[in-house]
Amino acid sequence: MSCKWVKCVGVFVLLLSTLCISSAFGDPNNGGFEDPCDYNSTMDSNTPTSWYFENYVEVVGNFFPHPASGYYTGWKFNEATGLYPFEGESFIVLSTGDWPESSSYSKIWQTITVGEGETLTGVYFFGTCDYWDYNDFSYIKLIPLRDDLEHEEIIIAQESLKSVGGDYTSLGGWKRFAYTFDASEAGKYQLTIFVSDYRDNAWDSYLAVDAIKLCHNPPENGELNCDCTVNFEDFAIMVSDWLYDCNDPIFYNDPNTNCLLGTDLSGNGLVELNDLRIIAENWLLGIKEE
Ligand SMILES: [Ca+2]
Ligand SMILES: [Ca+2]
Ligand SMILES: [Ca+2]
Ligand SMILES: [Ca+2]
Repeated sequence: MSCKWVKCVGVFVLLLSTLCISSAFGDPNNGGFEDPCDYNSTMDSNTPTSWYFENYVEVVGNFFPHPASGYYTGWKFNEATGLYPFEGESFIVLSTGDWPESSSYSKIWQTITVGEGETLTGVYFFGTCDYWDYNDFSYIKLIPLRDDLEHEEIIIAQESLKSVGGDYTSLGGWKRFAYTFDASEAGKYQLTIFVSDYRDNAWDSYLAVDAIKLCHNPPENGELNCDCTVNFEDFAIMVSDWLYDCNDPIFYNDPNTNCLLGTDLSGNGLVELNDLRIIAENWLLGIKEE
């Protein structure tokens, strides 16, 4: 009887760890942030299930900077609607300060295991309410775990006040990242997403992230919407930028283009026939990941 009971508790604990804390191996869990959970939180906010976190993080369906964060006069998003999810109903927002408290950073993390040829992809948005001398910054990186010391840190994406264009400004919408691992990089990492103040704790900066996936059989090129396959959805995103010059900073960071998603697939600046050819060559390659 007691043995049965112990078994039952064991199964329950296993179930709980599966549901609420990240699995120690494999793909990012809740990488689309569709699943808010207060499991490891005492705060009255929607923290993401399967991710560990520190300081101000929240799962939201829509985002505006807090009015007390500072100026955001240069933010390149629709001020009437704010930022919407790239996929699904929600995404994560990290802030450098839970105003008026004075934390200077926030982060989320979980353990993932990546294999040779796999691609880690997703989108992020960085915006700052600070100015030039205070170069707030953010990154998404993979930190090798202790039993994997032969590996080095891998920076998947990074952004700062200066990289997005200066005072009180932001990216012109969601920016896609994609990193493909070679054989020497395969292994276990802590996937860390981080945003920080620089020099002082004042005036907030924000990092939003959505749609993180590990593509097991990624197409070589042509992916634009982070679902690990190339199909009509990627074609539609590419065509919406037809004949734009994504090398022109005005177009590149314009919220009305998709240059930040990588619509210039060929890398020559213009969105044109070369990019259409890449989509065609990779058509239906890759296995779609939900
Ligand atoms: Ca989402
Ligand atoms: Ca700051
Ligand atoms: Ca796609
Ligand atoms: Ca091109």
